[in-house]
Amino acid sequence: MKWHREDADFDNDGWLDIFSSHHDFFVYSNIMWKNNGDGTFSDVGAELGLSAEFIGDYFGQAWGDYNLDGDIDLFGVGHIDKWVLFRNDQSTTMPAN
Ligand SMILES: [Ca+2]
Ligand SMILES: [Ca+2]
Repeated sequence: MKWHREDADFDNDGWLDIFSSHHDFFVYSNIMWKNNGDGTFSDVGAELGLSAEFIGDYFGQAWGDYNLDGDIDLFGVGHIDKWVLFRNDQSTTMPAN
């Protein structure tokens, strides 16, 4: 199993959140954990559209605000999807390609 992790404060609350993409032969996906600021994390990957079966397998990803709206967006490069851009609208995330 390979993990590729890139953390960022996706919701601009001042707490660094955890994003990781992984694959293990025929299974791959992403995880996105929101930092609750009290030492705990919540799994928000599915609700944001970042974590589902066969979404992931990135060997590289980067966060950046490509559309300059103040919300940091996610760009991933992988074996299956080749590349994908997730636009961050704070409460919802969707592929923009
Ligand atoms: Ca945060
Ligand atoms: Ca943005």
